[in-house]
Amino acid sequence: MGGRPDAAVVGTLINFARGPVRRAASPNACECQPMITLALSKGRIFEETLPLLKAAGIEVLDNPETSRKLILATNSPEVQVVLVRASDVPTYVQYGGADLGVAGRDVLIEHGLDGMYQPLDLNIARCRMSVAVRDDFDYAAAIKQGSRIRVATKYTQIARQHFSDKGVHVDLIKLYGSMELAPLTGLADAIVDLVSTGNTLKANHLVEVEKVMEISSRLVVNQAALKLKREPLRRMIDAFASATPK
Ligand code: PRT
Ligand code: MG
Repeated sequence: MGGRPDAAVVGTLINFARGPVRRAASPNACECQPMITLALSKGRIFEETLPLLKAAGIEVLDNPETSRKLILATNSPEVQVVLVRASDVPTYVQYGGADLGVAGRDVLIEHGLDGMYQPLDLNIARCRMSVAVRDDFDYAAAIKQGSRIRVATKYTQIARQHFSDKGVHVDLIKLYGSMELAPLTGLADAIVDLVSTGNTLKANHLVEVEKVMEISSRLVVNQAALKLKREPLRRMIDAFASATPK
C-alpha cells in the first residue's frame, strides 16, 4: 500500500465524491448540497460511532445487523453511511469512495495515511496491541539469549517497528485471523495482536508479555473532499470533536 493512484483514477473518484444532491426546495430553486459519505465497519466501530453521530444530529435509518444494505441512509439527506470491512475503511477514504471514515489506529498504521487527514482521535473502540506467548514459553529468556523468535501477526508494519526498536531479531509470519492459534500449533513463538479484556488470550493459554501501543479509533478525511466539500465536512468534524469522549 501507499503508492499514489494514477491521475485517471483520481479524476474518476473525485468526480464520484463530488456528486451533488439536488434538494427540491421549490420547483424553481436548485439548491445543490454535496452528499457526504461516511465509511464505517459493522460491529464495534459502527456501534461506538452512533452516539457521536447522534450528537451531531445524524441518525442512521437502517440497522446493519438486520439489513443487507451496504449504503445506509440517515435522517440527513446530505449524509449517507457505507459499510465496509474495517481494514478497507482507509482505502475507501484515500481514493474518495467515502469522504470520511472511522478506523482503528492499528488499521491506519498498517495502511498508511496517503491522501487522508486524520483530524481526530475519537477515543472509541479502545484496546491495546500486545505481544503474547504460550504460558509455558520463557519470552524474557529468549530475548536475553538473543534468540531469533518467530512472530505471527496481521500487523506486520507495527510488529516490525516494535521489534526493530527493541533490537530483537524476529521472523514475521503474516496471518489474517485467529493469531492465537499460531503459538498453540508451533507455527510461531509469539503473536502481536489486539487485546481488550484479555479473555481470548486466557482461553487459549496465552499471556501478554509486552504492550506495543494503545489503540483507539480515529476519524480520517479524504484530502480532496475537504477542499471540495469544505463547509459540510468542517461542520461534521467539529460536531464529532465536541461529542468525542475525553
Ligand atoms: O472482523 P474483521 O476481520 O472484519 O475486521 P476487524 O477484526 O479488523 O474488525 P473489528 O470490527 O473486529 O475491529 C475493528 C477495530 O476495533 C480494530 O481495528 C481495533 O482498532 C478495534 N478493536 C478494539 C478491536 C478490539 N478492541 C478487539 N478486542 N479489534 C479486535 N479485537 C479482537 C482481537 O483481535 C482479539 O481477537 O478481540 C480479541 C481480543 O479481545 P479480548 O476482549 O478477548 O481481549
Ligand atoms: Mg474482528
